[in-house]
Formats: sequence, C-alpha cells, structure tokens
Amino acid sequence: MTLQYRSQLRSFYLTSSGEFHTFRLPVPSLWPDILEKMKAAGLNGVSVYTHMGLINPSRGVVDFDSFRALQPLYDAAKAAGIWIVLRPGPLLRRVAIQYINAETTAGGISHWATSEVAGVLRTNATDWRAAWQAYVQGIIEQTAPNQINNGGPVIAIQVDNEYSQSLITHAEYFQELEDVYHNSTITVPLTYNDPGEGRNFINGTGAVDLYGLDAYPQGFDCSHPENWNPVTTNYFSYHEDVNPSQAWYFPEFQGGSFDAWGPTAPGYALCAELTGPNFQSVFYKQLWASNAKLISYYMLYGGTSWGAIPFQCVYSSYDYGASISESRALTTKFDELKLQGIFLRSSPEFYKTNVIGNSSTGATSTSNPAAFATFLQNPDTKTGFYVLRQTSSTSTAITTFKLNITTSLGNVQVPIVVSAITLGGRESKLVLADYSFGSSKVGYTTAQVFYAGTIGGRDILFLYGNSTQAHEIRLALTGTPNKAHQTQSPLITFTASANQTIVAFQAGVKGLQTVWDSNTQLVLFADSVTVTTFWAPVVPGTSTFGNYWALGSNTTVLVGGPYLVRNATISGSQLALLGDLNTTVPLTVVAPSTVKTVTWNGASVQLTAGVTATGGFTATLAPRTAVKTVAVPKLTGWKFKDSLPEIGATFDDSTWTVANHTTTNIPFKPYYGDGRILYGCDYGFCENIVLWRGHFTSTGAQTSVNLSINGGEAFAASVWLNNAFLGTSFGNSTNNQNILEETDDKFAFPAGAVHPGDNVITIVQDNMGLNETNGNNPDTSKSPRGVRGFKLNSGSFGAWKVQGKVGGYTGFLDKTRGVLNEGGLFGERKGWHLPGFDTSSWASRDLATGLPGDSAGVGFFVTTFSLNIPSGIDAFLSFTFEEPLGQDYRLYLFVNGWMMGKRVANLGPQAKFPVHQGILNFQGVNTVAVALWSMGRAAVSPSLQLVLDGVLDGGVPGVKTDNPQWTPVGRV
Ligand code: IPT
Repeated sequence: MTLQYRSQLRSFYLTSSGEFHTFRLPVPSLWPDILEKMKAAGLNGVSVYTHMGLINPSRGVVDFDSFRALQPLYDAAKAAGIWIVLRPGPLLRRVAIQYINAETTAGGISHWATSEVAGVLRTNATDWRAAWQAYVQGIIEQTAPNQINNGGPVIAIQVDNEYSQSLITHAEYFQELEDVYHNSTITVPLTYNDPGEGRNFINGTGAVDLYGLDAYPQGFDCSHPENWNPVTTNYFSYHEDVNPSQAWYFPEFQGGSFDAWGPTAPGYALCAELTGPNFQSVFYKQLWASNAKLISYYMLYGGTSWGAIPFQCVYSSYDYGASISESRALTTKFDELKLQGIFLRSSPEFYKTNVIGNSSTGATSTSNPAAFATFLQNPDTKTGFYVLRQTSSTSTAITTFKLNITTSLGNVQVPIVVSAITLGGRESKLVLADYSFGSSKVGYTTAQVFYAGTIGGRDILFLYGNSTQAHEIRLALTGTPNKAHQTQSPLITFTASANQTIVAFQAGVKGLQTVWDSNTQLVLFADSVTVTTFWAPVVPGTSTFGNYWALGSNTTVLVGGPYLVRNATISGSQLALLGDLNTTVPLTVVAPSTVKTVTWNGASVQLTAGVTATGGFTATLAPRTAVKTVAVPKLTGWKFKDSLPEIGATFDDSTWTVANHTTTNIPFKPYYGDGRILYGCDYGFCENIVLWRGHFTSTGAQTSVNLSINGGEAFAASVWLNNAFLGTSFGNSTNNQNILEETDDKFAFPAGAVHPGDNVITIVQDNMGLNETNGNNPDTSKSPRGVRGFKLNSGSFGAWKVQGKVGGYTGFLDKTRGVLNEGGLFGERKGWHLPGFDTSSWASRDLATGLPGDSAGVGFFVTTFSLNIPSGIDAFLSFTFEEPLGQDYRLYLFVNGWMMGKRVANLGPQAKFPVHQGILNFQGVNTVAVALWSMGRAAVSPSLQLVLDGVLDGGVPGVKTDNPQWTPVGRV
C-alpha cells in the first residue's frame, strides 16, 4: 500500500537533504565520502537523480554495473544514516521561465530513445511507454529491497521531473509511470517537483502521494553575486491552499547554480558567492518560516559532467558553487549548512509546528519596522520559533531591535539585559522560546543554538553568536557548578529573572566559553567563527537503523578543531574518532564522563582536561608527516600521432555507415540538401565527435559547398575538401546571449583543391549534447545534431558516410566507462585514449608544441606518469591549462581512459579539470591522453599541468580503480 509510509515520513525528524548525482562522481568507492560529509553537516537525506541514458544506453539494455550501480549508494547511505529520495525520472524537465534550465544531455533521456521513438517523448505515446519500461523495471528491481520497510534507506521515489498536468497526454504519462510502481513491490510514496506554484499533480490524473515545489530564487546568472532577488513570501499560504495535509516539501531549493559556456561566463566562484552563507542564512530560514519540513538543496555536491554528460549549454565542471566543491573539498557554505543542520537535528520540537503569524499579521512584533519576524509554535510543547530577517530581505543594513515573544512565563520583550537583537546585513536568525535541551528548559534565547541534547546523561546546550553583536539567553540553570572551567569574563553576566537566569553576552565575546558546568548541565557559547570548527557526529546504535539520528541513535559527542569528523564510536572508556585534517589544530572534545581516552584515525591522542570538569578534553592534532611530502610530477614524455587520416588521399571509408535515411523521428527537418537525413543520432552516433564524408564527382564546375551544421551551443565543425582545409564553423556562446546551435556557411574551394573524379568533403563536428525539453514540446530533446543542409554550387553529392564512436550507441565497446565516454575521432576509434595502448612507435612531441599552423587538424598526445600517494591521504588533483583563453583549439582530456573534460580554449571558461582518486591510481602508473583539435590556421600550444589543489590526512579507505586497459578487440 503506497501511502503506508507517508505518515512515517512526516514523523521522521525534519529532513534536510542535498542533491548528489552519483553518475557525476564515477568512482563508487568515493560515494561514502560525499554521504559522510552530508551527514557531518547534520543532514539526514540525499536526493539522487539516476540517468536513463547511462543505465539504458540501447534498446532493451539495462546496466547497473560500474558507476551506474545503485547498491553501493544504498549501502553507503545506510552506513551513513542518510535517507534517499530516488529520482529516476526519466529526468527530462521542462524549460520554465529561465533561459536555460538543465544540465545533462537530453535531460537524461536515452539517446537511442530520442531517435527511435516516433511518438512524443514524455507523453502517453505508446512507443515512448514501451521505451521506458525496461529502465523503470530495472530501477524497481534495484530499489525495492532497499526501501525503508525492508530495512533500507529509500523513503520516496520521484516519478518524473517538473512537468505540467494540464495536457492530458502528460497527465496520463504520469499515471502510467505511477501504475508501474504501484503494480510492483515499491511501497514508498511517489513524489513530484513542481517547477513553480503550478498546482500540478496534487489531484486528478497522475496525482502523486507527496507534492513538492522547486525554487531557484537567484536564477542562474552568477555575474553579479551581490544582486539578490527578495525572498518569496507566499510559500506558507500556497501550501495551506494546495496540500496542507502533506508535509511541505521542497525537492529542490537553490544550493548553487550551473554556469554556461563562454568567455563572459562568471565561473563557479561567483556562483558560490551568489548562493553563499548569507544566502543560505536568509533563504533557507525563510523556508523554515514557511513551515517547510522536507528540504533538499540542489546541488549539495555537483561533481563533474564528464564525457558527453552535459547538455549543450554547460561545460564539464558541475561544481555548481555547491557546499561541497567539485574536488570534494568543504567550503564556507558547508559551515553554514552544518550550523543549520545540527540545529535542526537537535530540535525535535521544530518538527511539528503551526505558523501562528508574522509581523504583518500582528502575531508577533518587533520594535523596528526594518526587522521582520515569523512566529511558529509547536502545538504540543508550545515551543516558540521566531524566524527573524530584514523586512526588506535583500537589505545589507545593520538592524537592531527588540522582539515581543510569548513564553510560559508570560509575554516579554527581548532582549532584557543586552540592548538589542542585531541583524548584521544579510542574515537571518531565530529566537527560541520554551525550548528544551535534554530535560532542561530555555525560557528564551536570542543567541543561536548549534547543539542541544544530552551527552553522557548531562543536558548540553551549545550556543553561538556573532562576536560583533550582543546576545542573551534566559534559562533554568541546574546542578552544582564546578567552576574550574567556567568563564570569568566581564562581557558575560548572570542576572536572575523570573526564576531563571539571564546570561548576557556583550559584543566582543570570542572563542569557546564554558558558561555553566554542573553535574546536570553544560552550557557552552562560541563566536560564530569558532562554532564552525565543531562537529557532532552520530555515535551509532545497534538497531537496523542504528546509524540514523533519532531513529537509531540519540548519542553524540562534540568535537572541535578538525577539518572534518566523519565518525565517532565509543567502546568502554575509549572514544574513537575518524576524520580529516588539513593542518595542525587544537582539539576540543565533550564526551560522556565514562570516556577516558580518545583515538584519532586509530592513533591515541595525548589528552589534557579541558572545557568541562568531566568528559572534556583538549589536545593537539597534527597531520602525519606523509601529508607534507605529497607531490605530483610534471607531465613530460609526450608521444604524438596524427588523428585525422580521413583527409588523406588514400583513406578508405568503406566500413563507415552509409547515411542514406530519408525519414527521421527527429521533428526538426533538414533545411536543404536532397532529402537525405544526416543526423548522427539516426545512425547510432549521438555522442561527442562525429565525422561525415560527402563524396562527389567533379564536373569542373564545383567551386563551393554550403553546409548547415548543428552540434548544439558552443560546438564547432571543421571542414575539408580532400586534404584542403576549408574552415571551421562555430556555434558560439556568450553567457546568456547569442546562443547559436547551428551554422549556415558557404565554404569556397581553394584553387586546385578539386580533383578530377572522386572528391570528399570531410566534416569533423562535436555534439555538445542534446537539448532539454521545452515546456509544451517535450520533443525538443530529439535534437537534429549533424548536417541540416548540404549543397554544392553545382551538381550533387554521391554517397554520404558517417562515423562516430565504434559500435554507436548499440554496439559501443567500453561497457565500464559507458556510452557517453568515447567519440568518433580516429584515435578514439583505435582506443588510443585507453591505458595500455602501446605508443612506443609514436613520435616524441611535447603537448606544449601542439599542432602547427596553416591548417586545422587533430592529433593525439599520450603520456604516463606515476603517483605515490599513501593510503589514508585524500589529495585533490586537477589537470590545469595554464595558458590564457583564446587559442583556437578544443581538447578532449582522457585520464586512464575516462574523458574527464572538454576544454574549449577559444571560448572557455574552464581551464581546471579536477580528477579524483579512483579515476587516478594514487599508487601506480596513470595514462593521460589528449585529443587536440586545432580549429584554425594558427598554431596551437596547450600548456597542461597536473596540479595538487589540496591534501588531507584522512579521506575514505578502500578507494578502488576500475580502468580497463586497451585491448585490440573491436578496435579496427
Ligand atoms: C531545475 C531542475 O529540476 C534541475 O534538474 C536542474 O536542472 C535545475 O533546474 C537547475 O540546475 S528546474 C527549475 C529551474 C525550475
């Protein structure tokens, strides 16, 4: 019964979750790293798209091997205590009001389906329905045993993404998908994300169990990160209106932004700023104020759109400016996420609230109209949550005010001792009333709560606040204080009030302060920088869900100092911590009093007593010396071979596919030609580089050819007549404007280039990915990539031949790296990009020597290098181009056979390509191969280096490589 778990879903503690696409980190043994980082931020959910195009590369083939696997994700999530909302799609989405809207080729629809399905995609069309069956059945088989009712982590499944119910063909398609899930052993709720307040799929045909809303309030242009749109103020009333009986769910809320091709693209650093900690503070807490209880941030970890994963508008990096960077490093956004996440985890009274009203309804009020408050209250415990922000939500002013609140000890205006609550510009905070920590009570607090709960039987409250502001808390202090560690600061005062004590923190309080340390309570306060160095790892319990906070464990310890604390276990008197260090740090631990010794990554730690009389320790943690010796070699010893024999006089294309179709399911028809369809996807060549050869017999009258070529935004196509270079067509891109997917050029033949007899036009073109769907026309993903127009000035073409990657999407060779890895360049067809190919007979030529001028061309450069990075060290490596933007080349970067990036040197913006351990062999030989395509008449000289971007003592153990070697099989 599908709804069985809905009520359970509501009674879990408020989920805060983040989006992570496992296919964008193609090393399954690193997935625990991301999930452990999410958990360390206090999150308890992950939202995961799966990619139909990768899992179901050809008709009838469903492949969950290698990075396409789901079981390692399910296992890692359960080990981390993270719930999963699976979003198998098919993950197309409609383009909403924004100018671009999605980031993977065809929105995730399998390429075979974009060409083989005649009916409209994503509708009730019979052949589309037949097309998705195998994929969805595969997802069901993998997932059913991993649902929560079977002891697994999966709590919900999203049936499709962002769609409108208004067309019956769309609604019935949803219903068909739901029927398939309902007729299976899937019992978790089915969900949907509405791209706007469109009220889709709440009732009627195709309605889901749990409705949710997406929102990206800052849009996707990061050029002016300080320019904010205001918060949306009607979320609560919308929810009350459309689905008040369900938990208020945001399946996607802005966690960063994608970035577009082009020299004016702002880059991800600015996206991280646009959606930075202040954005998280103001906008995420506005969701809390709207009574949202299930929230997922898109993206939490973006990763890499390697190979042909991107759709046409975005480049290889999918860093997204997210809280965890593409390299897997933590950012300042992660710090803010953690402060929010641990607070939510600590606050069960917040899981069930009514919105009582706000400053405008009179339910609460502030003394300054520039400050806005929303009052939520738990109906059972009467705990009050006042969410505060600037009335003008984008204001950068410093706003001071008092707040009228309701408490069990009467209505009161706070603060009482310090002069005011302060909002320091773009900041949101909470005032809490009648809030519990363990069995202790807070009357009210204007200081923020990081952690509230118990440790070793004592009630623990960890407060924080900006050191330039004043804060106060009124609470019932209990027990007999042991003053050995308690703060003696004139800035911290204690005043009796209404049978409780007001502890006031004047501006200037810094570091970690022990406010009250009794046998029953420990109250700590830290400034807002110091608090970010703290962690509250879940100490696992022993039940099936022992790793899940609230369900399987309520035990934690506080650990300050390390870069990351992944895990904590207590056995007997020993606390074992696992985590990462980037530098020497002071360690602070608050643990049950039974804990006497501490280990860090297995090594015992020299402790001194600190912070609290019992169970508190301080120490120093230092990275092991091996960390300092990690180094990466220079890339030298390059071998070179030409990779464009197709323009040679003797090249034989007799084994190539004859491009002779005269019909196509692709709705965008050719512009001119002779009726033949020259769309790569129609011949199985739908990814990366495709080559075309058009033959004609000279009559002496041929002097030019017209070609309209479509490769998607930012593509290029170089054209030769025999061995004479005619020119390159560019589908250009500047951020947000002049998006040109296709070209229409006339190429004049140079004197003497036409031979008597057979002549060949050779085209090398890149396919930058298929389009996303457009709201009312889901068929836009059937993109016409290829030659949309061909015409000689005189006479006509004979045979057209086409060649993409060996085997096309049906018979492609590399089952591990998958259908989106390879393209059709000669060297790729031969497997020169794979480790183990013997290049000893090739010429030596430095990559920086590049390709000479006068003509465009394609060359392969291959070299190997060794790494010796000890296990237990996580190193962030990237391949970085050091020359400035502007050279006329594009380059495909293969690392141990994986196409980890497309560099478009004339357009940019990307010059740095992070590559992880697992793709890289940290203890052995690595192969780097680049296909260098010079597009013009100027010499090109890429300057590529391997760079160490960061190194940590830690990481996850057991990272595996799966980099199959070159074999001659099929490589003809
Ligand atoms: C939202 C999509 O659901 C998501 O897949 C992704 O494309 C995101 O946009 C942008 O990164 S659609 C939303 C903008 C209406």
